[in-house]
Amino acid sequence: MENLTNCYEGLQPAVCRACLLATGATPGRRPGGEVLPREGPAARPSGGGGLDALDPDPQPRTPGGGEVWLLSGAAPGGWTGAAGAMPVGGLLPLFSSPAGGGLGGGLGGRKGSGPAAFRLTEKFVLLLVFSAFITLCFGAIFFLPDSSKLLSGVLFHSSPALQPPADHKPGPGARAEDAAEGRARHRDLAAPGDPAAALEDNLARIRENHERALREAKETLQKLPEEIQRDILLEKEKVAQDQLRDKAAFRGLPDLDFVPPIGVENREPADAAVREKRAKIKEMMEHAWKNYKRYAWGLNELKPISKEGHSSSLFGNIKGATIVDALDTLFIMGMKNEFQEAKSWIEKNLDFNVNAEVSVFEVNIRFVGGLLSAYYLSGEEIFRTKAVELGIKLLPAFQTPSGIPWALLNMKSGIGRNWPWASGGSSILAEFGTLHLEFMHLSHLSGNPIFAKKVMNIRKVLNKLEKPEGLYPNYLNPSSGQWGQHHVSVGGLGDSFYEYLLKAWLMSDKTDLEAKKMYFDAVQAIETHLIRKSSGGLTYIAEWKGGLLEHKMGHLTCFAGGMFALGADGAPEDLAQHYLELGAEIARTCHESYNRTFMKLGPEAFRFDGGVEAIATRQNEKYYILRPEVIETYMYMWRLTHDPQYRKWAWEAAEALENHCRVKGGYSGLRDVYFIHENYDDVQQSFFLAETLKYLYLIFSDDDLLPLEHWIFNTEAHPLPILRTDKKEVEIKEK
Ligand code: DMJ
Repeated sequence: MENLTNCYEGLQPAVCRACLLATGATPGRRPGGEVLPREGPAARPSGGGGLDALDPDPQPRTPGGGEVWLLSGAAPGGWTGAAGAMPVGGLLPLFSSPAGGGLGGGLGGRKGSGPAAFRLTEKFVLLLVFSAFITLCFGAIFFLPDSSKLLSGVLFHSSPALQPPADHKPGPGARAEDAAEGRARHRDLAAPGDPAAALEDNLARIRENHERALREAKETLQKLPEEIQRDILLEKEKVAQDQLRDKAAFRGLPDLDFVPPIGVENREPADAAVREKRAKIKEMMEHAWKNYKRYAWGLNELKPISKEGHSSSLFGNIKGATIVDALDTLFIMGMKNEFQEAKSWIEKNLDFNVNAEVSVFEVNIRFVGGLLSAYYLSGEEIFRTKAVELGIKLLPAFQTPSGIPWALLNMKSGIGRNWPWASGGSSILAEFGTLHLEFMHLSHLSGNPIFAKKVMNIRKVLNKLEKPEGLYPNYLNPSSGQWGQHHVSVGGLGDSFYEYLLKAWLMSDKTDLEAKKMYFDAVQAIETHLIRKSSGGLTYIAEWKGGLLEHKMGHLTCFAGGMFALGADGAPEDLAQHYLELGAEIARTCHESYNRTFMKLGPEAFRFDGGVEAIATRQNEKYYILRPEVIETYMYMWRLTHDPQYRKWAWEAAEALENHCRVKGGYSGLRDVYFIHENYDDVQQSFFLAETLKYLYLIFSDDDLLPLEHWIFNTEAHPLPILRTDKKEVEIKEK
C-alpha cells in the first residue's frame, strides 16, 4: 500500500493512478482534492474520439482543471497481470479508436497479455507511430521563432570564455569588471580538476544558457510585426556594415599629416624635492613593467605574488592589456626602450580576431584609448591602424533596435548581448556612455563618419528620454530604448558617462554645446538629489535608488572631484568658484577615506551612516585594487589650484603603495586596508600602469607635460588631443 499512501501525499496524478491501477487498489481522496473514481478504468467502455471523447466517462481533472490524465480509456486495469509493467499503448489515448480497434483500444482488449504478445504488424505500427511522434516533437522546435538560439542555448555548450559573470552580481559601487573578476576568482578557487566544482560550474552554465534562451524566445514571441520588420532592417544594416568593414580593411586608411604633439617634452622639474619624487614614481613604473615583462609578457595582467600571468574575462582572448594600457605612460616617462619593445609586440602579436566575448567598454577605454594615445604621442602608424581595426570590430555591438550597444560582444561572430545581472537585460550607462571620445577620434583618424554617428545616436536616444528628477538611471534597455531600474550613481555603473559629457564638450574645442548642456544639467540634478554633507562636515555623493538615498560613496566616485573642478571654467551663471570648491570638498572626503585606514589607502566603498563617516563597514567593501580615482582628483586639483596640499596627499598615497602594495614581483591589490597585515589579492591591474602611476607622475611634473588646454584624458587616463575646429593640428585627406 505504499504507492497508495504516496498518492495521498501529492504524487503526480498520472503516477498515482498508475500505482492504483497496477496494484488494483481502491482509489481514495487526495488531500484537498477530488474523489478518485472507484471503478477501475477497465470497467469503462474503451475507445473514443478526442481527448475527452475518447472516454465517455472522462477521468477526473485537478480542481484547477489543468490536469489531463493520459491514461486511455482502454483497459490499463487489464494489465494487472503484467505485474505493474505499464504498456506504452495504455498511455496513448490519442491513438485509440471509437471501436477500440486503435492502438489503445486494441491493446486494452488484450486482457492478461503482455507486450511480448504483440503481433508483428502491431509492433511495426507501434514503432511507426513513435517515430512519427518523435519526429514531430523535434520538428516543432525548429518551427519556434529563433530556434537556432534556442538550440544553441539549451542544447549546445559554449566555451567557458563565452560565459558571463553569472555568479557575481556587482553591488552598487562595483562595476562590470568586478563582476567578471568575481567569476574569474570563483573559478580560481576551485581546485584544478575538481570534478564536483567542474560539474557545478557546468550546471550553472547550462542553467544560465537555458534561461537566456527562454528569455530570448519569449521576447521574440512578444514582438509586434513592426518590431520584426525593424529586426530585419537591422540585420540588413549589419550585412551592409560587414561589407563596409571588409572594404575599409581592403582600402586602408587615408593619408594623414601627423602634427607633432604639444607638451610631451620631458623636462625635469626645477625643484629638487619634486624632481626626486618624480624619479621615484618612474622607478615604481619600472618595477611594475619589469616584473610584468619577466613573468607575464604578452598576457593581460601580472599576478605579482604567484609570478605568472592573469587573464581577465573582460578581454576575451585579446592579449596584452598591460602592454597597450602602459604605452603612453612609458612614452611620457621617457622609457624609450620599453616603448619600443611594446610597439614591436603589438606589431607582431596584437590580434582582435578572437572567438570570445569581450566587454565593449573595457576594450574601448583600455585598448582603443591606449592605441589612440600612442599614435597621437608617437606618430607611429601601427597604432592608428590597430585602433581603427579594433574600432571596426566593435561596430556590431551597436546592432540593437535602439542603437544603444550591447555590453558584451563576440568579436569574431559579431554577436552581442548584455550582462545577465543587469536590470531587465539593460545596457549600462557608464559603459555605453563611455565610448564618445574614442569613437570621435576613430572617425577623425579613419576619415569614416560611422564611429561618430554611432555615439551621436546614443546621445539622441538619451535626449529623447524623460529623466527621473533630471537624473540618468544606470540601466537602459537596448531593445525598448527605455530605462531599466531607476538606480542612479556617480560611482560604479554611472561614473564615466558624466565624465564623457564634460570631456566631449572640451575635446570638441568647446563647440559641442549639447554635451555641455547635458553635463551641467546632470550635475545640477546630482547636487540636488545625491550630494550631502555629513555631520562631521564631509561632502559626499550618495547613491539613489528609486528616490531613496544610500549614504555610501565608492572609490570609483572619487574621480568626480577632478571632474567638477575641470568643468568649473565653463559653468553657467558664475558657478565656476562653486564647482571648484565642490571638487576640493570631494578631494578632502576621499583623502579622509584613505587617512582613516591602517594602510593609508582607501577602501572600495565607504559609508556615512550608522555613526561612521568615510569608513567601510562591510568586509566586502574594504579592499583596494590599485585604483586611481583619488589620485586622479588630486592631479586635477593640483593643476587647477596649485595648492601644495594635493602634492602632499599624492605623496602619502605613493608611500602607502610602496609600503603595502609593492612586492618582489610587482604591485598587488589588498583585501583589507584596515587590517595591520597585508593580505594580497595577487593582481597588478593594467590601470595601475595606465592611470595610477601616470597621474602620480603628472602631479610631480610641470604643467606643460600634457597641458590640459591641449589634451583630454579618457577615463583610463589615455591622453587624446583636443580636436581643433580650425583643423590645423590634424588634417585628414582622403586618398
Ligand atoms: C579604470 O578602468 C577606469 O578608470 C574606469 O573608468 C573605472 N575603473 C578603472 C579604475 O578603477
